[in-house]
Amino acid sequence: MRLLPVLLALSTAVATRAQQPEPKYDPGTYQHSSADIPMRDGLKLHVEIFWPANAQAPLPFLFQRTPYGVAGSAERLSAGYSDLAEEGYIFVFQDIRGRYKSEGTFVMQRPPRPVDSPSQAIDEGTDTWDSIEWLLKNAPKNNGRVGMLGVSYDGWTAAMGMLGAHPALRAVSPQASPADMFIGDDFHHNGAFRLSYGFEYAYLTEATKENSDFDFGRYDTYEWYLGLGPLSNIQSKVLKEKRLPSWTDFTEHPNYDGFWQRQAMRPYLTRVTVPTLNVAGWWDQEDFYGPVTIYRELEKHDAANQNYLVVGPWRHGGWSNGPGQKLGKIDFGSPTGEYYRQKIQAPFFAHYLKDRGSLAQPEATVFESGSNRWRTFDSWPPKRAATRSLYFHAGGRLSFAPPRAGDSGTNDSFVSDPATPVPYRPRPIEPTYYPKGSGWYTWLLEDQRFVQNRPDVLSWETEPLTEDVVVAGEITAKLFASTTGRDADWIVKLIDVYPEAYAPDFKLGGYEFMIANDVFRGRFWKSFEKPVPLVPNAVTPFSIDLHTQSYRFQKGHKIMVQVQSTWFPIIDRNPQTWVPNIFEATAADFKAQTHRVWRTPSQASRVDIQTVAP
Ligand code: PG9
Repeated sequence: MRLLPVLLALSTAVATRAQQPEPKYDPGTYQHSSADIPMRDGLKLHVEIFWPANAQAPLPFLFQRTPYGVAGSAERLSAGYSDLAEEGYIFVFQDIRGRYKSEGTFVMQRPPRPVDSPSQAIDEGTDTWDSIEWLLKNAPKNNGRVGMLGVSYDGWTAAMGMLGAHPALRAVSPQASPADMFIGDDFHHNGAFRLSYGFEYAYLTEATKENSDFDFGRYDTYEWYLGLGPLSNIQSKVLKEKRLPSWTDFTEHPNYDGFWQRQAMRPYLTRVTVPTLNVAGWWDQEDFYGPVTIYRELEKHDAANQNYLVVGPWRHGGWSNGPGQKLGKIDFGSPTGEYYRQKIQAPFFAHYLKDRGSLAQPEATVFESGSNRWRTFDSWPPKRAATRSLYFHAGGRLSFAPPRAGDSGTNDSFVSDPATPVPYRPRPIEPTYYPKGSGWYTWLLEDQRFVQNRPDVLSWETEPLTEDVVVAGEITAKLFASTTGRDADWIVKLIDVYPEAYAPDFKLGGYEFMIANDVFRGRFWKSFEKPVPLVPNAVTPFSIDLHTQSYRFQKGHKIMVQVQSTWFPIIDRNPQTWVPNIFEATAADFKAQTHRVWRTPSQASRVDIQTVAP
């Protein structure tokens, strides 16, 4: 069925009933059409369009642009989008340039075109603009307004639509959108390469025009990646003659150069004034840095107070479908995903696109895990948050008291051996998006006891807490560390240790629940643009952003910090010797080294947490 005849018939029917109050629409009776929309450079992008069969008033568009194929979009209307579908929108799903049924070439996170580009130059922003123009003119009985939303890549395309936005674009919800692929999102964290994700995702999206999974020929990818040896073997032994543009880019841009900086969102966001609902999940295994960073950047010029933040107890995209009450083994006590979709997302779009009522959306709505309740704040982090420091001590003790002269020892040490890296989640480690089920989606919630007794994982923990400790804001590790080598990765994890006798669920007794974490690649301690070798055995200060959280460590629980230097294969192995480009390291460059974490009064390793009163 083609779009125009159906919509014209609909518009006549609509005109006679326009004055009646709008019904609740039935997601099951939406009608559907397809179109190929011409862009300014002559190429066509494919869309699937859905509109309520019994529409009585002109409706706004909800527009989503994706690299993953629009084939299953109808199902969303009666699943994750059912609250929106009941409200009534013209839903439009588009294959982005070069993917599935759209013409052109796919470029992974195509950077925005320079502002002085010729008018025919294209980017995701112009593709959005041209599509909106066409929709406004060709879909009758639209109300002239457009909203955009989407998770992750689709969230990023929504954010790109906001740069130089079409005037009809009136509300956007970028959800788990990456903001900087070198600093904190899918492909690197603080310069450390996310090997399994980077390789498998490049293959997924670039091997063919439609998604294709790399065939490892085995179940446990830990073995596969370890057996691979140095990263250069991916091209020479695995891909051989085949080119994946993103893999080539990873290998040619090992530092934070213009390639990564052009993709990063921060500089472009200064142009944005569209009302924005930023959404993130506390246990997002792919893009948590992104949405929080986008919120913060927009906040700097949010004169109209239309930039909002929502963070819930979710994995990547966990809010977009299903109840959202349980994740991994943790029960958050209520269907948080349903709450978000009904009470936050649906009213946001209804307000800006349909003038439905005033909007009671607070500046920041965050789920405080531990007490398991939603809290609202007029800023994030809360202005009244105070910083407290958790210091490392001898004997694996952690406390709010700093180390003193005369305490026993000066450091804790371990041997970090790239030949036996610490797995980032319990093995077997299935391929990331393994269709028959993968631990990828919930790995951030794994019980960290699975590595606690390894000789290359250090742990410090407090006594059982005598009162609740409520984190609300930033968490930063301040490590004073040394290596016998010339480069090292530092991974820091902040953990809630449940009591052994845990009344709500005996099986969670002693659970080590990671509430914040990240990795830092040592060579970048002075600059992400210009890495330098570490000086062997010199104590170096590392400041590691463990991001933000809203979490209640409850009385009777303990707080733990773990430090390790490998997290495999999500993070590639650091050779721990100096090589200018790790993608070109040889097997002989990888060496075991002794790593030390210092805890003296002048080199007091610690984790800083922003807290509010219990
Ligand atoms: N995390 C995925 C992604 C987004 C943007 C670029 C590359 C990967 C995603 O879930 O879409």
